[in-house]
Amino acid sequence: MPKNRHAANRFKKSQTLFARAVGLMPGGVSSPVRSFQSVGLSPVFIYSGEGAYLVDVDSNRYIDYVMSYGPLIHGHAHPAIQAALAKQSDRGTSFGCCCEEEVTLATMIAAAMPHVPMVRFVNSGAEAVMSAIRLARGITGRPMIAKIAGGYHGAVDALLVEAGSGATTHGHPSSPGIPEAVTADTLVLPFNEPLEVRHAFQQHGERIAALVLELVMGNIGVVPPAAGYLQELRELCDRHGVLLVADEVMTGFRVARGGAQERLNVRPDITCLGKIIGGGLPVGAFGGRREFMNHISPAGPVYQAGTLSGNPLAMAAGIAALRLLETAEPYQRLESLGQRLQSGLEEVARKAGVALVVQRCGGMITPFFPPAAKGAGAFSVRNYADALRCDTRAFALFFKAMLESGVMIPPSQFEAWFLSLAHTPADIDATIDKAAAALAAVAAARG
Ligand code: HOZ
Repeated sequence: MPKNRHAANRFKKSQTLFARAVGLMPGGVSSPVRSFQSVGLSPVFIYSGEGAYLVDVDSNRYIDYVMSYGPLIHGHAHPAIQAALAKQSDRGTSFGCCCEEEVTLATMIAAAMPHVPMVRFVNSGAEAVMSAIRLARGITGRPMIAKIAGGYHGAVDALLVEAGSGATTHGHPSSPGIPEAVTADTLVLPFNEPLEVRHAFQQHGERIAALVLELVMGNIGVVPPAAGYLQELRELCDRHGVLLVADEVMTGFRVARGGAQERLNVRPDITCLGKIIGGGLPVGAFGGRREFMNHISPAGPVYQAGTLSGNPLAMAAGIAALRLLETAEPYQRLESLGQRLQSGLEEVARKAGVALVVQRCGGMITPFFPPAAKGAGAFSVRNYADALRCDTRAFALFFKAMLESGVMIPPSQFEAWFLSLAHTPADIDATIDKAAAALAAVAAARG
């Protein structure tokens, strides 16, 4: 069990649970991003969530910016989603047969995303991307997949190369256990460097089935694309017959109703979704135009299947979540909350004399701690290499101070924080006040 430097009693029940958990589950967690190992702490165990808040098993209350890593755009336990779940569960939770809710949710996705007229539902974002690359290989007959360094697309063998999120946080961006043959056809390219893509496509273009990327990177912290970058990728993909696979698991229905593809005006060939479209239940989907999707079994030969795919509970929660996102108002609100948080954090960092670079796209935000020698003005995170240079020790101090003052942020420099529509301007202001104190603690520790 990692050394615990929390104040003694406040986290007693969490610590007791964690002591049991480490003997029962690797690292005591069901997903590595939940571990507090990289910030030198043991995790808190959550009892309940309501709106913008979490309550742990020791009754500590937090303003939450993890938000289940993205699905909870409406906050915890939104009444409309809870009601939809209750109604559906009365009628059964899984049929292994078709249900009307699949058709309804697919219709809602198609209405919001013009490049996704047809989808296959799966159970996670990882499964969506894994299936999308199989589809791309099936359509093109080509073996190679290009991905972006620091991009994370779930724990998918072929893409666990220089992967962000927990893989980077815990120091294994290219995972053991994956035979070389499985990643031999994976090409890794830096984000925001179109020339590198141009050269790679000139060299290998005829063998590349797809370029897979998060249109706004979110798994090394938030890194938006430079102006014109995505359009240049689109052009290069067209020129070389490479399919553009957009991982919009995080950004879909978050940075705009139609996702990053709407916000940044780019047309992917295949789009991967998850998180918000399941309203907080396990879900994923991949989709694109009919001529592509009709390669999927049983319409076509590319096999893809799943017992719980399109299950009525996840569909019902997703429908309820998307119904609340049909106007521009929620996105305007998220934008304004995001702006308030960004400018507040920038201001308190300036006052504390701590360099902090806050990057944001809509309701996704990451404050990066630049390498010690750099001031905030001289640094920005444009790609994986930049993110890796950040001061993770300063982040760990900040995290601990935020947690102890009642703000839950992801326990890693390499993650996005998620805002929800349940957050109020008062929550944001309280967060900024607590960040001011946390940054003062960082400044004091640095001397
Ligand atoms: N994309 C999520 C965090 N970067 C995944 C959450 C998880 O792996 O548990």
